[in-house]
Amino acid sequence: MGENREEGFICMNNIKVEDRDHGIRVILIDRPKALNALNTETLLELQKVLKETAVSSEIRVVVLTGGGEKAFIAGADITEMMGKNLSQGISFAKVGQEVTRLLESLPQPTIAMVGGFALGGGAEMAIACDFIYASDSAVFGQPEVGLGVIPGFGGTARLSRFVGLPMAKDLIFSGRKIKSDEALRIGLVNEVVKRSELNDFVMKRAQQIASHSAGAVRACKRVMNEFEETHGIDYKLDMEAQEFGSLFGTKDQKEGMSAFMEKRKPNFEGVSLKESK
Ligand code: DAK
Repeated sequence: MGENREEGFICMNNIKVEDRDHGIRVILIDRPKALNALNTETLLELQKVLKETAVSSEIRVVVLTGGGEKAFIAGADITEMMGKNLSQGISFAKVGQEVTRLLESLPQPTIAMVGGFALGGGAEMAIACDFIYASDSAVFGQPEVGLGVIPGFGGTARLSRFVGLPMAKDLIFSGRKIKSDEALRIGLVNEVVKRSELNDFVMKRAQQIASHSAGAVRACKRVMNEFEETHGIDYKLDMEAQEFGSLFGTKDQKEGMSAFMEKRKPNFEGVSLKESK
């Protein structure tokens, strides 16, 4: 796994990582000739970077995107997958699942910036992020049944969270590709903008998130993700109250509320490593 590091940049064989102002980390899958398809090496590089990201208190928002004009990620690498036997197929799915799990459970908010094809394992990477902003040229789909497999990187588990169970079944059973206007209508993406405006749009939204108390944003994510699991309303209300209570008395809470009263911008302290789980 080749790797170059400079201040604010990590360059691996298949991914590039850039730490921008305001604590925004951009992770770019950079195999444009293969439409950023995910082979094992790319997945292992992502795994490494996501593990590092998870323990950083400096990084406030993560943006996942694909290199080149045509694709976010066109899926798992079919060329590599073709030759796999049963046990190799299972280990490939495991590393892919681990990467989507790492992405989903990052303490920082994650945005999938989708400028083109997000198919199969690519769509699954996008739905492991907190939400998706797409360009008007984006195309989504879970074409796996047409290749004789099922979504292997968590798609059967996660797609319904975005679009509801009947629509998730519709997309997965049919394998059809949908354009960004339909993706917006069914709730798969949060917003669609012109291709040329996507980067600026996403960075502005990321900055908006990054300007808030990192501890409070992380707590929101923790609570909201936990609620997606199969807990009843009493459990949810109890956990919400506990998280709410634990933020009371923090410097950021005092600062945020004082700033509001004093009609000024808050100056948040950030999150300590202890909080950044
Ligand atoms: N893998 C490998 N190479 C890919 C690729 C992929 N998924 N998608 C595109 N490429 C490569 C093409 O082969 C081509 O390479 P060259 O021929 O130039 O060497 C290059 O990228 C450009 O692609 P095209 O020439 O096809 O470009 P077009 O504009 O004509 O078409 C396309 C774009 C995105 C519509 C088309 O490339 C396409 O249909 N690609 C495949 C999309 C797809 O089916 N994705 C889903 C992959 S399956 C599991 C584990 C994992 C998974 C499932 C199960 N278990 C173990 C249970 C995951 C499955 C998937 O993700």
